[in-house]
Amino acid sequence: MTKGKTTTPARAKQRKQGMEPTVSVGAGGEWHQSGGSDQARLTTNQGLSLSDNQNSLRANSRGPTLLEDFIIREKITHFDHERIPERIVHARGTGAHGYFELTKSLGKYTSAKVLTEVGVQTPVFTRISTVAGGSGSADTPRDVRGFAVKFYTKEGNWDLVGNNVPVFFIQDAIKFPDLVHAIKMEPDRAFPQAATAHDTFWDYISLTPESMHMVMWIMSDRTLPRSLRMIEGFGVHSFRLLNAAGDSTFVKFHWRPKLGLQATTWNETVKLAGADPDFHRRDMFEAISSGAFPEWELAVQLFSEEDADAFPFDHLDATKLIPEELVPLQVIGRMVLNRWPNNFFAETEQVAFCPSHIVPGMDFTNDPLLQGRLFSYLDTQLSRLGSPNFHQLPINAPKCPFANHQRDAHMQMAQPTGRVSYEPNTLAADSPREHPVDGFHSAVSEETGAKGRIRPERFADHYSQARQFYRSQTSCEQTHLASALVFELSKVEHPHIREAMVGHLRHIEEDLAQRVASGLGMTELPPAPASAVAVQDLAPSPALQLIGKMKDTLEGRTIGLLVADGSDAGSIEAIAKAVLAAGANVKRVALNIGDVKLSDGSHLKIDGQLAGMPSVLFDAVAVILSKAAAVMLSEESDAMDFVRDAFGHLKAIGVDKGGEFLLNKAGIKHDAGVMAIGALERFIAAAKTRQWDREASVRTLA
Ligand code: HDE
Repeated sequence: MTKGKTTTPARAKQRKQGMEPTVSVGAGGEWHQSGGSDQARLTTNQGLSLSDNQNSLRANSRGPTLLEDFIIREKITHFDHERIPERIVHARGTGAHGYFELTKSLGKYTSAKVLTEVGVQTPVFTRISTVAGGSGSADTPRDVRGFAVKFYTKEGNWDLVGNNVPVFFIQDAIKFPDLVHAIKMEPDRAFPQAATAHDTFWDYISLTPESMHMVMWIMSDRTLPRSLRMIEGFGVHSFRLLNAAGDSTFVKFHWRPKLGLQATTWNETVKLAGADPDFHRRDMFEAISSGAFPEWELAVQLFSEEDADAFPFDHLDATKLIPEELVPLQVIGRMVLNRWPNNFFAETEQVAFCPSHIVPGMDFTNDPLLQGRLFSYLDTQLSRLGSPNFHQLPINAPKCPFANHQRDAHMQMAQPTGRVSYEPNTLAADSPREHPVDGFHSAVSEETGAKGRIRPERFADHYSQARQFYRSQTSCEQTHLASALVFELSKVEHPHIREAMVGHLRHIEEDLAQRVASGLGMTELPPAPASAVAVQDLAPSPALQLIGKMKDTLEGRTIGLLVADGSDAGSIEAIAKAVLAAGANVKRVALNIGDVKLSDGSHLKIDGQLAGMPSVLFDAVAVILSKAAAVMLSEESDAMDFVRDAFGHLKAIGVDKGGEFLLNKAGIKHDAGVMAIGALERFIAAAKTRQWDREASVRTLA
């Protein structure tokens, strides 16, 4: 008999060395395997130890595989069923464990322990996602980021399922399936993947004026984050807090990143998708693995019914935000993500967030978008996770005791005892009962009025906050927004859709409409559609800027050093020291992986090869080269791209003489962001931001 490989010799060796595993019966009647070796045994799902995991059972050495081979059948059957349906939206996500720590009690407003017990750390699992793309799509399309946090509180799970944008496209949940169908790849051709730049999206949007405020946000740099650690999160809807007396206060939730906001440029984003489709996931993984734990503040906006009545908009309309200048943010705690999941599928994929998961002391509002969401999540999870018992999965199970009389169904993991599975009962005194005092209570509210498919009149203003957003941006952010619209609409094949969109922009800001129209080659402005109400000039809100929310820090950033044999050892050491002292990372890039031999004869380990580690992966770059190396690299297109892209993406560039030679060869002119590497302090300061003034010299601005 011929056998490709057999375990027999290994087994014989184990026996000889006294390493053969033994089995014992545990307290619960389960069998444990242990043995002379620490190595776990490979078994079937029934616990049968395998002697050969490389060869199937065959009739003879060249004969057919036998149906009798229950081992291959079990293995392949399981494999065949490994995939579950991906999320219909937010399929691509990155998750991590951590904790939330309350720093300020909201005891006056709520009885929820998670918001009243200062200093207590509540475990959390947070998943940040893109919306439109499939689970295998790149991390960096222009897209909203989902920001979902599961708090495993003492009183049950509270899920704050938000986005990194504080408003939404639509006012009523009944429109959501149409919106998502329009965003996703077009059904006949199955493209574009993870992109809004196509006809069906803009067709739907052009017919949905209520989406114009959200359009301003998604066309801004907020949807091109540099890192998931540098985005804000918003609960979007108003929720209610309820105190012990049953008094209700409205609340909006905000997450604010410790590292401040930062975005990439559009061209950089496009290149990032190719250079590293996992750019954000890898960044999060590396940050958590290295102990640089991502952190956010949790802040709230609190307001009463009377406050709400005085707002120039309806807070139940999810296309509106409450400017921070109107209702200031109060910071009440912080979230730290400090543990990467053990297993992506078991945790990040199987986690099930649901806006209806709240705890006593909280309640919902009548926001018609939220009301629809309260239905959708459990429903979709039943089909995605395949059984109503998905709450028993470790990632979804509350960490407080939970008990009820729900029973059976697919994949039941619990083994309840006794004859009682109903309530009330007299037969099981210790079975779970309702708790009228501190169990969950809904807010008391009186509903009156005529039933109907009605949109409130106060929801009718679709342009004022869009205008406020645009006018609140710095001029460079306004330019990015105009360019984004030009790019997106240039991908739309039907002229009438482009024209309809530019028509809407005229209500937001005539100048914006003009810029986009020129970018699209329109010779005259299309007419604006009718607006139900007059557009208001709301006071600009600087808090809506992204640039205004960048922090003066290099923490969490990465600086790339382009080096070669003969590079100056002293300069490299000085930059690395200064960058590390500023809290950032350094990565060394050279033509080849391995080591380079520096000017003083020492060897420097290289982190990445030029073609695989382009400058889009860095926040700023330094180019330290001997003249000979600079001459050699000026013949390399990857080296030219490295410096040209760094310049084009508005990054600080530090150079020595060799570096300067390379820049000259690449046709790069000096500006305030290009400096001799000796000016280290200036380099570090410039690396913290982007060289906005340079932009007009590298592209035609919209
Ligand atoms: Fe979601 N949304 N959504 N959504 N949503 C889902 O639930 C839905 C909306 C958000 O990391 C789905 O388990 C409806 C707003 C996040 O697992 C689904 C409406 C906001 C995530 C669903 C909205 C969100 C989802 C798909 C309009 C910000 C990912 C898979 C009424 C406040 C959570 C799933 C995760 C996921 C429905 C609108 C945030 C289909 C019907 C507004 C962060 O149930």
